Amino acid sequence: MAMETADRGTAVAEVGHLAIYGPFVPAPPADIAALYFVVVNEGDEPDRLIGISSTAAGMTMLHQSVTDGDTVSMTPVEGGLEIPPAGEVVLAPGGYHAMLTSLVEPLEVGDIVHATLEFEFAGTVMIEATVMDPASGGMESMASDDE
Ligand SMILES: [Cu+2]
Repeated sequence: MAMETADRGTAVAEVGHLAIYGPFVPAPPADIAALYFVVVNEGDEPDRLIGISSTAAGMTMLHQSVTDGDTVSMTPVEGGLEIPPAGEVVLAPGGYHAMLTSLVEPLEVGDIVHATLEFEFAGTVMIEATVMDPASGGMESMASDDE
């Protein structure tokens, strides 16, 4: 069961059959930031991430980055993000992310961002994401040993 999650370390939060791993926010250059994390569904029913809010931002939206040639654009995720049974959804640079806009205060490396995730069936869960140096690459570089 935990095969896919074995290399993710410890879940930072759990709600129902869902577990949240590795939340982080690259330190933003402006009044707008992205929040990334992984949701693992250990149950045998699908669930859906239907809402995200953060006390750090005036508004939080679920976005998907789409790369088309040299152009990267972002589109809102309509109707939430399905978390398949015995599967996972990864929010990571270049793909899905929670967009934090109208930041209440500038975010600096080491700050903690509190966010509340709302799932259709499992309910809500609070997570804390650390603001990281964007040059460190976040989870991707933490997962590799090429230093
Ligand atoms: Cu976005």
